[in-house]
Amino acid sequence: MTIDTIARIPNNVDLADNRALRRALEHWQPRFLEWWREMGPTRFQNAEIYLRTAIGVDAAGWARYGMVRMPEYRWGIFLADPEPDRRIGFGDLYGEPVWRQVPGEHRASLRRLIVTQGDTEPASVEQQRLLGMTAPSLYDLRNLFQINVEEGRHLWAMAYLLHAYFGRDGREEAEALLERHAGDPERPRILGTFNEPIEEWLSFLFFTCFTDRDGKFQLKALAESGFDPLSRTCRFMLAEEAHHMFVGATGIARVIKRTLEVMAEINGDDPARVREAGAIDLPTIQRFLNFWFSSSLDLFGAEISSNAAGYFAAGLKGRPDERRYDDHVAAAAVLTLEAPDGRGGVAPRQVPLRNAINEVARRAYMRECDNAVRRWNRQIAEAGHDFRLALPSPRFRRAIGLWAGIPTDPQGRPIPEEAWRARRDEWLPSAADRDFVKALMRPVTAPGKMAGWIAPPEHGINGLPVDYEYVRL
Ligand code: BYC
Ligand code: FE
Ligand code: FE
Repeated sequence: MTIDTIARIPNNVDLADNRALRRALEHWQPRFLEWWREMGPTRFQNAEIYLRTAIGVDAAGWARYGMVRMPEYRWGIFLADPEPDRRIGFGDLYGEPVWRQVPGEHRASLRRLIVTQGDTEPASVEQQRLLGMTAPSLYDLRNLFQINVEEGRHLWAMAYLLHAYFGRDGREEAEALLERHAGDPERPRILGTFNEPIEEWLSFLFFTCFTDRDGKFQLKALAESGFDPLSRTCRFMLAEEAHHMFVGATGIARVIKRTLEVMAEINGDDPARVREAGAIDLPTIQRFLNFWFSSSLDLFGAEISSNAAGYFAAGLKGRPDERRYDDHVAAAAVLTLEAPDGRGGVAPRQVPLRNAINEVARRAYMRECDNAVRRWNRQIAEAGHDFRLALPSPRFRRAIGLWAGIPTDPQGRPIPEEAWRARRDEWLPSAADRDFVKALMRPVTAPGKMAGWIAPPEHGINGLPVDYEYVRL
């Protein structure tokens, strides 16, 4: 498909030939820019930033790098090229041709999935809007803004589908995506994690490691969809997503590296002394990890979900990496879940696999998160310390699903409410932890210099040195 990068809205969906759609999107565009100015990054709107911009879908050259002011970023609409003769890969319609239009009977479900996905993208920009003021380096400041503009593009991706395939109610939903706001008591974002404040960079790094990774798994599940435009949209979004998780996983590794350096300097691991020396002690890092991982697990939905079963049966939303499974119909398969036994314990429960699709996705996600934790632990082991970070149990601090509201310790053992209250601050960031981390956040704006709580990255961006002036203030 030809790429139109000159148009007001760069695209590879032939907007030039679809006058009604082009006009609808050109009407939405100023609303988006107004939202960006009001709810997007505070300050820095006139700074020149070394950003990559999507300009096509060729694996070899889909992005261009250069100095850009954020409001002038070219948010465009890009779908991965269609696969010839693509077939539905799972569910009751396994093997049938994919749809180029929305089937009438699935209109409400598809709209709901696209709206839920679309809602998270601007939400994350809103959550991160103040972080630019306290960036630990120009390299990190640039990465923050790179992620923000791309989440803005992901919003465009979903707004395009709503406008192009859902008529009037699609246009209304696209407007509403700009009207709900993260943490707004009246009109909050749809999913819990996207209403949590992100006021310091430790949370930002865990968010991009764990929450953007949920994004990856959800996009992979939607990339399997029988609704081909949704599949192609999500496939291209995944190209951008990899960098977001890279920022999180390597960012936490840099925080840990700095903490280990300080532990070597003070020749000890006393958290109070690590803090005095200006780094973040490992137990505090564990508490922030517990918070963001447990919150992100909720984003997969309930363990037992008739919604998910319906999406799977109908070919709307599959499992991430559906190809890796043998049985794509999954009509008779079962999965064993761990459910509360009602007497303060854990009991196995067998569920038809289709009803447990959310859990299948969550387990694949947890394995990937575990790999990230293993890499961080290797650093700690190599520095000669016994401390190990760990993912909390998927039963810990859940707000959605079988374990919602049931107090457990991080190992997932159910405990009485009083015990939970008494030990909460051992397991999750306390008000004092948050104050400490916030107090560390001071902007560092000289090229190549880093704040004292984080080590420099191993490499710069796109082959440039770490001390390149990634943002011209
Ligand atoms: N918070 O039957 P269930 C990303 C609701 S992140 C609040 O299990 P289902 C990104 C649910 O809506 C990826 N409510 O639901 C990352 C339902 O409500 P109703 C985002 C929740 O449908 C970083 C009820 O509970 N993409 O891209 O099976 C930066 C029953 O639940 C939550 C998607 O989410 C929650 N966490 O599964 C930027 C993909 N979880 O109808 C971007 C699209 C559930 O009873 N969405 N509920 O009022 C979906 O696939 C599904 O809607 C969900 C939920 C997986 C979210
Ligand atoms: Fe995104
Ligand atoms: Fe992302």
